[in-house]
Amino acid sequence: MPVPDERTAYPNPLIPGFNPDPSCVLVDGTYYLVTSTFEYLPALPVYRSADFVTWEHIGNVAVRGEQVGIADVPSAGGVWAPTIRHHDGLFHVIVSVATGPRGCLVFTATDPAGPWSEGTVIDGVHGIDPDLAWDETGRPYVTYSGLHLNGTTVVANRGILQARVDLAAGRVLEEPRQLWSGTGLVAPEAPHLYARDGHWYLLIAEGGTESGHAVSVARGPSIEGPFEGAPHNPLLSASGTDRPVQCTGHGDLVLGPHGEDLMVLLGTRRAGRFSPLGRETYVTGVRWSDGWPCPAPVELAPRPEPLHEHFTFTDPAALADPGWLAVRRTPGEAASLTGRPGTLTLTAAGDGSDTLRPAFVGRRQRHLDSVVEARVEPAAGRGGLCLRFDEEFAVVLLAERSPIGGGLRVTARADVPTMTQSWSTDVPDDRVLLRITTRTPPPGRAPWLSSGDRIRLSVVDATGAESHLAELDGRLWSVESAPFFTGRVTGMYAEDGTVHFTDFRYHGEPRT
Ligand code: 6LW
Repeated sequence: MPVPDERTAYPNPLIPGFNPDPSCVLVDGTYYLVTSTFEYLPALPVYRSADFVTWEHIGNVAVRGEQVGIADVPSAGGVWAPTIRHHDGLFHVIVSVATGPRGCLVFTATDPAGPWSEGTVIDGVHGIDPDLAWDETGRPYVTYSGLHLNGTTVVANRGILQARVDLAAGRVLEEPRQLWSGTGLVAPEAPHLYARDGHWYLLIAEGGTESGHAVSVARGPSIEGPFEGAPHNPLLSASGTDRPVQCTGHGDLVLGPHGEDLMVLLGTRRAGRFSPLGRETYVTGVRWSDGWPCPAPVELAPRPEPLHEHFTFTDPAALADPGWLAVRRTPGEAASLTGRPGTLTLTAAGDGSDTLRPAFVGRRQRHLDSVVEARVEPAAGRGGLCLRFDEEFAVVLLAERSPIGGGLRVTARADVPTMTQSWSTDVPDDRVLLRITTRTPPPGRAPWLSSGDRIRLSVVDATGAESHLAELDGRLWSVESAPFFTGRVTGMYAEDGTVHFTDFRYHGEPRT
């Protein structure tokens, strides 16, 4: 089957930073795309584009914890793979809250920037990666992976399942039936249904979301099948290759702005031999041959322009920027902007709840070469910057009153399960600029000398002198070592007491 050599004219990653499991819909010439967010809030970012090149983060589906109910989910549990669709003038996002009490949910909105509904639970859908499609008569179907989880325990994996649903009543209308479930690779999931040229196509992921990830397709005469697999399955996989974008899978098809067919999907990119940003959203071109989709291999084409973000917190609505993330609660619940003008304040609870709900607000690391910095005044507390994968895999840079008299003690600390290491220095100031810099590893290293990116932890004193406390190999804070589902989120953090922050900056450089 011919594999097209088409190169998409779009930046890749399309949506950088941890944005896995993308789903995209075209409505009246505008694209809307949603991705997974796990234990973070707000959940389910909505990105918008008119040309598939420039994407704007216009809001989030779940801006209140109650919508998704993830207050107690384990890290990397929570809000998994959504699907966004539009029907009868209404946007729908269907998603599974894995390991959480709400299960399968459908949110609706007339404006994808929000507000979205509170979410309707769909009883009877025991699985993940739900897709929503309407047949020719307008009847809605949910098609999903029958990976039935009870908390973090896998109860069953029944392959790709489907049932007609009553969206208003929130329930399936029949016993779910099993559909074609791939070529036999592990973890058939991420189903999406499309009607085209008299066929119904069932696109799925299989092989598992890591290095064996693949996209496969089947087609049949009706939305219920029966489905027959394509002769050239899997259509797309980076497994066993040294392609710059790995783990490619979890695709969703959409008509491109030039009338071409496109597939958005997840992928990872490496700094050295490790992938620090997590699974990002990519795009590839799709040609059709003999009535079958043929996606091109995914090309890496990072945006050439740098990105600068500077938050002064003078605007009381600063945390309303949709790119802020907090853990199992919203940024507005985790941080305060009402204490001192131009200052964000974080207060650690200190009652043991900080593990699940840390005093932390951060932003996705979206570039392999990045700088995050903030001016920190620890007052009577201890805090600073945190590069987070989860509560066990984190790198922190903290300031606190020095125990040896005036000034501050600044400590860099590298945490992974069962191991921690720290470095400290004292500065004669009562506030400091803390800086975390990430850089791709130096060129010229032999490919078998695997390494991660470099994470440099620095403090800049009142004279502007920068002291490097530590430089780490970032492999342990990459998806090959840390929890695979998310990615680095770096931001402001209070570990003890109250800490004040001003001038948060994120700078990202395209990898040259
Ligand atoms: C997603 C599923 C998966 O629901 O991971 O490993 C889950 N495969 O497609 C979270 O991304």
